[in-house]
Amino acid sequence: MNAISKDVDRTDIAKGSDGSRLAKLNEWVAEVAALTRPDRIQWCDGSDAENDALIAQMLDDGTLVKLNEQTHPNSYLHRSDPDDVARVEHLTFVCTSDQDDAGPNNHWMAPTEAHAKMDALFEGCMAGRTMYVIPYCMGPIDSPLSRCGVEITDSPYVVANMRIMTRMGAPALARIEKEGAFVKGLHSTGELDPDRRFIMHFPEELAIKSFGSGYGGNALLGKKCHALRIASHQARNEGWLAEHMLILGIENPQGETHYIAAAFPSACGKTNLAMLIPPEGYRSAGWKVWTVGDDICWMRPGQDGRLYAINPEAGFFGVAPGTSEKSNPNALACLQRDAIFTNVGVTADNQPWWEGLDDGQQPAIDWRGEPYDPAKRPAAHPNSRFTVSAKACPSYSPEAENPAGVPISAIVFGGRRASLVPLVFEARDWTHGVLVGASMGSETTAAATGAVGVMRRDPMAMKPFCGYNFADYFAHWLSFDTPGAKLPKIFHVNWFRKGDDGKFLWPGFGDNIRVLEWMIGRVKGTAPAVDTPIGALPAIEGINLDGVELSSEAREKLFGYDRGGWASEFEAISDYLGEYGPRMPQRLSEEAERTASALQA
Ligand code: SAT
Ligand code: MN
Repeated sequence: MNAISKDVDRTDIAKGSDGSRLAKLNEWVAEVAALTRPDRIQWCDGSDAENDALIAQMLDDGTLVKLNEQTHPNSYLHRSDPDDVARVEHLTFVCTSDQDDAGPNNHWMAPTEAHAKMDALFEGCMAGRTMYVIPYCMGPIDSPLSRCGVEITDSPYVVANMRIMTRMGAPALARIEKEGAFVKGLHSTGELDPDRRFIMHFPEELAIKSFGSGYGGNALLGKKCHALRIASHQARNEGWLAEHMLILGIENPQGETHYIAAAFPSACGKTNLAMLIPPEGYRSAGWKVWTVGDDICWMRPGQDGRLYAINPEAGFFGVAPGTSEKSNPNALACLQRDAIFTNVGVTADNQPWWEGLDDGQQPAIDWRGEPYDPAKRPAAHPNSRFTVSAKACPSYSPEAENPAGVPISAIVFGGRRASLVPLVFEARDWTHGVLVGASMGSETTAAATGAVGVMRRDPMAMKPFCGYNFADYFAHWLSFDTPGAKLPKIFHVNWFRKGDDGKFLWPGFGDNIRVLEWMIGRVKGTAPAVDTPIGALPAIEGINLDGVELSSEAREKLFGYDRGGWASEFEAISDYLGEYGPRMPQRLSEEAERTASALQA
């Protein structure tokens, strides 16, 4: 067969205002079409008409199932291939010319080998299919902090999701035409064969090639692939940070709002924290939490020395199970209409349903489309998701669209730790804070394939997402500590500490505002703390626990620290940091030694 199938109109190109600034994009699209040989090429403009037609087509071919129009207008369910339900970290590669630049934290393949491998998979893979070209912008369309990309995909489900998750279509294309630069993302679902599935990143070329999966993080290339792996690499070269963090604003009764960025691994409650509704006592006193983002944060120093952050995304791709009127009423409010659900169950009258929804209804059909049988499997896959526009969120911050970003007062790191780690502590300074982030550990979740509940080091919650060597990444973090910098305070939290009975000791959810209030008190210099070798713990009178019932075991484990346990923890942390060899910044190793010897003293 010829380089291009007969139906493809070679003049099907993006028509910019003068034509020339889009030449690079048009050339790449033609090259991809020649390789993948689609029947049709469709340039996505992001219009309602385009989306309506795609939805109609997906309802027609069974990619989507329409949900109950009365209860959930304009909402759809997608059931993925049962072998394609999560990120695949073992099949995700960072392809830098020098292997050391990818680091021990990434799987690596030489770029030429990776291109050859991927191009062989992409060869002719879109025959009989439509190739969609999606120009998108990560971040507010008029923000200097935003960056553009173009995803080419053969999946209409990806187009519909990218439309919610990014600023997609005509305005993004106009920005690309103005700037000339964009990240190239090529995606095909292929045959959804796990043995022919790879997610490859080429940070030096600002390019991504993803084959064989239709699942969120593997297929919506603007998200983890671009906004974290490629962007972290770009950010290092350009002096900013691309992080796996939610961003929230906390407004106190005086009407001041402080912004907090918080890193937690996937499926550890970022969405819930970002949308927190304070308990009644706080609400009536005038506290309010504003949502800027729930997953990704790009930040850079502003003229005043503070860090300013934007949420590069335009929507939420949240974990459904556990989302309820009690745990996250704001998320439930978002999900009343215009949402895409992936791998949830449905009730007899076709409403979406998942474990922990607690709405008194019962599931009839499970996520695989079979009659619900609790002996067989849960109704919703543990990593089932919703995709919804951020604008639908009742707590969506008006500042989220501010092109200048929001100034960050505090950075929070947190993992899922059943033992040892107290509820909250504060780092002594920036260097110690970077160490606290670098030594984060967390128990694995269903967001990635593999065992769940295994403790692993997940520095800054970026283990699956840092596009370069962690040692260089820590050095980059340290480099922000310059004269004149007004850096945020850094904290560590653990909402997941368990008691001897195996139950969580901290109520979490809305009550987490008590911890945020203490942090803001620390930023303002008003909240008391007790210094320890691991950092500053809240003085018990410094944290508002009115209305929270805590056993003496809970008080001790949440607000105390176990010197012997932490001494062993630091041995493990030193071993971990040692794996990065001489590239590890000395400042960080010294900081770890300082803490370790203070624990021995
Ligand atoms: O699947 S995603 O990577 O998009 C979500 C997550 O795992 O954080
Ligand atoms: Mn995430």
